[in-house]
Amino acid sequence: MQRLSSTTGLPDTVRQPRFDRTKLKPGIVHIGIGAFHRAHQAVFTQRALEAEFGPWGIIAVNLRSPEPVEALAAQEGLYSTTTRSEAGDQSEVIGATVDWICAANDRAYVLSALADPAIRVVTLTVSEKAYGLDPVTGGLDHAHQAVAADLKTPNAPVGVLGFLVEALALRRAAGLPPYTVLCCDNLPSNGKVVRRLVLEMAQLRDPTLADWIAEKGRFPSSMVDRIVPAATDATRLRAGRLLGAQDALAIDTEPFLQWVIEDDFVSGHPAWEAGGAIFTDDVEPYEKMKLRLLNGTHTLLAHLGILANLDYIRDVMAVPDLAAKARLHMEEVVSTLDPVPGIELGGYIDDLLARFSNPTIDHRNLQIAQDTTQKLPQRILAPAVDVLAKGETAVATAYAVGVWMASVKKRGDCDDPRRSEVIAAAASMDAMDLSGSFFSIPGLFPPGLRAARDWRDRVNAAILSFWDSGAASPR
Ligand code: CS2
Repeated sequence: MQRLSSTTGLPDTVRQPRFDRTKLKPGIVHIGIGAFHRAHQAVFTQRALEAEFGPWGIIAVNLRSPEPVEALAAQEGLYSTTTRSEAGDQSEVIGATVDWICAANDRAYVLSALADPAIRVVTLTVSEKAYGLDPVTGGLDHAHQAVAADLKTPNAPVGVLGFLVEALALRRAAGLPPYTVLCCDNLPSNGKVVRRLVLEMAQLRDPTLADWIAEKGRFPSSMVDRIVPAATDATRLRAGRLLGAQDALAIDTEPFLQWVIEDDFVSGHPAWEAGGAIFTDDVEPYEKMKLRLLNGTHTLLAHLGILANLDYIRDVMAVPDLAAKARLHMEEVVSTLDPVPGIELGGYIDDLLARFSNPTIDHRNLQIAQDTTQKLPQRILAPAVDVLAKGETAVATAYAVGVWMASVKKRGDCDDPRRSEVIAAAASMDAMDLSGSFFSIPGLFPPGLRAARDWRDRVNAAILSFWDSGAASPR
């Protein structure tokens, strides 16, 4: 089978870019070419270009792995998404990407792209752990590998912050305005967080650079949502059948798609609203809702699935007792949310349960369980603190935390930047206080929760509920 390219004769059933790709000029640099970006920002940009054509092509940058970059090169920047539901599969070729660079192989090219006057927006999906965010101070973690490297040799960046700051310095020196930095990772107030980290890093190399960025730069927050499992051979085989061509970058995704963006840009943005994006002054209520209801429940379901030896989220949702836990979790956490414009939270919860149950989406529990230490604070611990602050009993959040600990204990392993500490905590569980070793991991739990004896007893009870009496670890 031939490789997908601009000369592939595609079947009529495949939706194709409805704009002239040969005329598309770059205006965006996107960092982090994972599955999520390919099914989210790139799709919104395709819709924007279809509605209002302009110089908003995407230069796709991957910081480390060259694989997606090589695949984009082999396919002239084209790839497909397969939107899957019980109604059937819809394939679409996405053509918003105009160039591709692996930063680890070509740092100079990435910097010159970022410093190009044509680039007005830099979007980011690099995952929570890539930023070097210190969970205790909310500032820069100087011990983070990429942060430490970029503080030492700022002109030869390796991490996302290092690239952003070095390229901003180049733009300032060239008399250019900064680009808008649009964070699309699942962090609360993600724009504010990235602004603070960029300013801290800039301050350490040149306070006048930090002042310039603080005055002229823009870091809108955004809430992004679409369930996009990591691609597998099955994904690529399916895409091959639908396209009649081989697509090494194919991804499956659900029909749902949402992007809420703070309307605060240095020099414009594509007409993303054409794809349904909402521009607003205040993204925080949307972010909080999504992180706590969708992502928090996802983390719970993933670890419940691991404990029940189930592969996918949809398998967990197919077990009525486990699906009921998801609803209970959301029903408790919803009390910590502010009203969200245009969204009725009861309906939002019902929709989430339906999305999690989509039988055509193979979303691995192990994928969502990755990096749980980076996810717990905003997804589960923050709502726990809020429920306790109201003088109520935070039952569901304690349960979710206990489920995570039991799941790590059962696997004896995890894929997490704090892996060694987490595994050591699981290995040294003390029967008198099963969660105690986890609560001793520095900076992971807020002091208020560490001190909440009743809440911690509930965490212990949750862990214990997965044990058969006398066994050394969960069943
Ligand atoms: C998931 C998210 O992997 C995870 O932690 O909870 O990737 C989730 O699928 C997306 O945020 C949905 O928008």
